[in-house]
Amino acid sequence: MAKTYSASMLKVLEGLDAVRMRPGMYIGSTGSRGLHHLLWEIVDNAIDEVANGYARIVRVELHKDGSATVEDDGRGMPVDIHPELGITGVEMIFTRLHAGGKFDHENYSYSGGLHGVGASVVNALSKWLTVDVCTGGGKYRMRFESNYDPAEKKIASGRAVTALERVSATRRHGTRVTFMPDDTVFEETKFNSETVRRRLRELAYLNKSLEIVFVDEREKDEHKREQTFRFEGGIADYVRYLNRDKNALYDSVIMLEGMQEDVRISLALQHTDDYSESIFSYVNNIPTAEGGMHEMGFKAGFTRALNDYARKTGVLKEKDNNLMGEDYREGVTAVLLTFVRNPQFEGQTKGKLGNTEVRPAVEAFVYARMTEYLENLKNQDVAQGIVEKAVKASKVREAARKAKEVARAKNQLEAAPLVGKLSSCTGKKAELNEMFIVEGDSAGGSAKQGRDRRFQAILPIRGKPLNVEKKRIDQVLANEEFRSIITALGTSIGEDFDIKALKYHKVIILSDADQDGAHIRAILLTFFYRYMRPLITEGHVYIGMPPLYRVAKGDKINYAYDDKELSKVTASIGRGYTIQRYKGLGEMDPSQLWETTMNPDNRQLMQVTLEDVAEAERLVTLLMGDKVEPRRDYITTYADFNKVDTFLAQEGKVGK
Ligand code: 28G
Repeated sequence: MAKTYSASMLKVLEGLDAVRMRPGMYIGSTGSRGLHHLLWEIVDNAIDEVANGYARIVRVELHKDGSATVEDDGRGMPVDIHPELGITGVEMIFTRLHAGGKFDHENYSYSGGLHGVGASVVNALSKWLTVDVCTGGGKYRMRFESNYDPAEKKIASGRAVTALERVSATRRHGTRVTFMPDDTVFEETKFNSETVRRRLRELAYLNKSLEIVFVDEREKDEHKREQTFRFEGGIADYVRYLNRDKNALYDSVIMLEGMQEDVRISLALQHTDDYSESIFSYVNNIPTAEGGMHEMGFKAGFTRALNDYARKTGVLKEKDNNLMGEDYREGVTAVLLTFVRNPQFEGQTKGKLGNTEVRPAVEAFVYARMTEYLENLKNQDVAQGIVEKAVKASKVREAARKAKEVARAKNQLEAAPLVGKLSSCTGKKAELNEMFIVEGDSAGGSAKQGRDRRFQAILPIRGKPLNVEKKRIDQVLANEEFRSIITALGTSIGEDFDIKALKYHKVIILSDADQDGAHIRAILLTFFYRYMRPLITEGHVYIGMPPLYRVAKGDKINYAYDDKELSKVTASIGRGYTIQRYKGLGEMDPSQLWETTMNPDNRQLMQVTLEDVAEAERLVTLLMGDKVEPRRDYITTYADFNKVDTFLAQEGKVGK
C-alpha cells in the first residue's frame, strides 16, 4: 500500500513541475493575462460550488503583499483520505493535475474549456499557497510552497510543507484559498483592480443571485476598497446595465431561459434606438467574443420567430420577402448565456464556440420561446415595436445598398483623385505593408518624404472625419475621408468586409498628442470598431507614438515618448541640455519623423485590441453617441478623451 502511494505521488509531483516548465500550456501566457488566469481558476472553483447549490457567497481579496484570496461558503473541500492514494481530498485537489474528478465530465459537465485546468496549476505557479477548509465541525489548514531543491537542481513546485492540520472547531463550512503568484514565473505579478472588478461584476450578472464581495486592500480610497456584486435579475439586469446610456425602445427586457437537448440557455435582450447590434455571448461563463454556434442558433431562431409573427399579423404580405436577421437585430443589446458539455473553443483568440450540436438546440429553443413571447397578448406593444423598427431598418438597408452601388461606381470614377491622395508603397506583399493614416496635410507631407516607400503608404486626412456613431452606412459612405480609407485598405466594410483583401497588414493611426488628435483617433477607432471590426480583432490596427520631447545637448539628440522617459533621459545626460516639447507632428521634419515615429527599428507602436467587447461598446456609445449628460459626466470624471483608445489599446502591448 505504502509503495503504491509513493510511486503515484511521485508522478503527481512531476506533474506540477511540468506545469512550471511550460506555464503557457496551462494558463496561456506568463504576462498579465496569465497572472489573472490564476485567480479565475480559483474563482471558477468557488463559483462551481455555488452553481452546484452548496454555496451562496464568493469573496475575493487582493492583499498588499501581492497575494490573493478566494473564499466560498460551500461544503468545504473534502478532508478525508482517498482510499487508494492515501492522501486527503485537499491535497489531491492542489497536487494532481485535473484534480479530484471535479473536472471529469461524468461529475461536472459544464466546466469551461479554457478554465477548469484547476487549483493544482495555481499551486504549481505560486510561491506559496494556503488553504483553510471548514467542514464537519472542524477547521483545517494546509500550506504548499515552491522552493529550490538543491538535490534536483530545480524548483520543486507546490510541495506540501504542512500536513492538513485540524486547527479548531467550527460550525461554519466553506473553503478559503490564498496564493502568492511566483514572480520568477510571471513578468507581471500585480493584479489589476479594474480587470478583477470587471470580471467579478460580469460573473455576478451571469450567475443570478450569486453574491460576490470584492476587497482590494491596496486601494487608498476606502469607499472603493470593498464592493458587493449581486444581481437578482441576472443577465436581464446586465442588459439594463449595458443599455443604461442608450435609449431603450420599450421598458421590459425580454428574458428566455430553459434547457434544450443538453444545452442550458439563457437569453436576455432589449432594443434601443441605435443602428448597431451588440450581442454578448458566453459559454460556461466564458465570453465568446468571436461568437460561434450558439450565436448562429440564436440569430436563426430569432429571425424565424419574428418573420413568422410579422406574417401572422399581416405586416408582411404574401408577396413580401422575409426581413433579414440584421433588420430585427438593429439596435438590439442581447446577452446569450449557454452551458455546453465539452465545449470546443476555436478561432484566433479561442473565443468562438465550435460545437455544431449547439446551433440547432439554441435555434429550436429561441424559436419556440420567442414565438410564445410574441404571441402573448401582454407583449403586443413590444412585439409591434420590434417589427416596426425592423421594417424601417429593411428600407434603410435597401436604400444603403443602392447608395453603396452608387458609391462603388463613383469610387471607380474617382479612383484617380484618390490615388493622388494616397501615396502607396512599391512593395506588393500585403503582410509587410503599412498604411499610415496621418492627421493633417503638413504632417502628411513630412510622412510622405520621410517614409520608406518600399513598404510604407501614407494617407493624409484633412480635419476631423465624420463621427460615425449614430450615422447610417450610406452617410458614412458619402464621407470622403472614409471612402478613401475604405478604398485604400481594399476590404470593403460591414457585411461585405473581407480581410483577405486587406492591402496593408499594419494600419497605423498617426495623430497629434493633443485633444484634437485624441478625438480624431477616437473617431477612426469607432469607425473600425463599427464597420471593420476584424481589422481590430485580428490585430491590424496600431497607434503610432510620436515622441513628446526632444532633448538636445550639443549635437547629441535624444527623444522621450513620455514624462517618465524624459526624466530618465535628462538624468542620464547631465547638465546643459535643451528640451523641446513637440506640440504636433507638423513640428518634425521628414527625417525626424522617420527616425522617431516611422522607422521600425526605433518607433513605438501601440497595438489596438478588443479585450472586453462589453466595455468597449459602452465607452464607444458613451463617448461617441448622442446622450450629452453621461458623456459630460464621464469626461469630467476622467478628463480624458483618450479613454477610448487607452481602453481599446491593451495595456503594455507595445511593439514595433
Ligand atoms: C475558495 C476557493 C475556491 C470547493 C469543494 C467542495 C467539494 C469538492 C471543492 O470536492 C472532489 C469530486 C467529486 C466528490 C464535494 C465537498 C463533495 C462533497 C466537495 C473551491 C469529491 C472535490 N464535499 N469546494 N471540491 N470531489 N471550493 N473554492 O475550490 O466527488 S472545491
